[in-house]
Amino acid sequence: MSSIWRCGSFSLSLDRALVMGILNVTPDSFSDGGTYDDPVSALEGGLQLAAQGADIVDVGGESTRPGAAELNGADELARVRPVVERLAQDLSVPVSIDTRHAEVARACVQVGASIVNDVSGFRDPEMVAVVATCDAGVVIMHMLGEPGSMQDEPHYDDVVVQVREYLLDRALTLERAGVARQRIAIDPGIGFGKTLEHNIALLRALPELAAFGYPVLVGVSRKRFIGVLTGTRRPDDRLGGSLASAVWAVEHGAAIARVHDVAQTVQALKVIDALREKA
Ligand code: PMM
Repeated sequence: MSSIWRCGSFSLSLDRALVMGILNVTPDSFSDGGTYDDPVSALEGGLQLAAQGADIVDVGGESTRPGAAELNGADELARVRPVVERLAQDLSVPVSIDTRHAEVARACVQVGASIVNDVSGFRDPEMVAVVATCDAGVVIMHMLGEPGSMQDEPHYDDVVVQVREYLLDRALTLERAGVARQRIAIDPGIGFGKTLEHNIALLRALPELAAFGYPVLVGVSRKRFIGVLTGTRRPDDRLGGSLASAVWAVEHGAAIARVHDVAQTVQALKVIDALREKA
């Protein structure tokens, strides 16, 4: 039986891996900060991601790069709401809101967002309440601590076990609050309070995460671990490593790849899909 991810009025088939295109409406994200800093260029950017083949467009208004200060919800909302609203009207694919603030999530769902992507894993009971009272898809991501301090010597006794247990616990909490299982995706949070070794261990353990039955989303695009492995300082010089790790993730059970380079990732995954032996 083929599986689906229910996101508002969308039922996304997971027969092939989905590509979530990243639209950071921020002045300071690590890779594309400043590119889509005004609503007009943000809209154009979102339309372009969809035209390149994105199955989902993920809009974020708060940079969560290591060391970033927390943005208040009102400023974040002012950045993202007009963009989410217009994109939800103009696109035939779902729009996702990347936020950890309940007021932002609530307002964006009201203007058409079909997915709530929370890098803090719905720790805030208000965030749980928002998704319990709508039908949006949810992405539960694991992050150790807060963006401001998460890369200060992160420590785990066993990173795979701890991330796995955290995600399962959060997913069950959402289900108990009334979020249907078919709406939930989980994400190990590559780079969020993790060393190079932690990231590699989690990418190797994707089959164990996928075994829970929730679709697994992985965000590796242009991230620092690729820079460390390959000696590339500038994030936009990391296309090769981004494609290699997205393909790795999908081949090891990820259902959704969150990426900056949509056209190139779509092409890579089409080839992988054609080569894979169908069950
Ligand atoms: N990474 C970033 C932001 N949001 N959301 C999910 N679910 N998973 C991620 O890995 C993730 C995220 C940071 O990267 P960016 O600045 O390129 O968006």
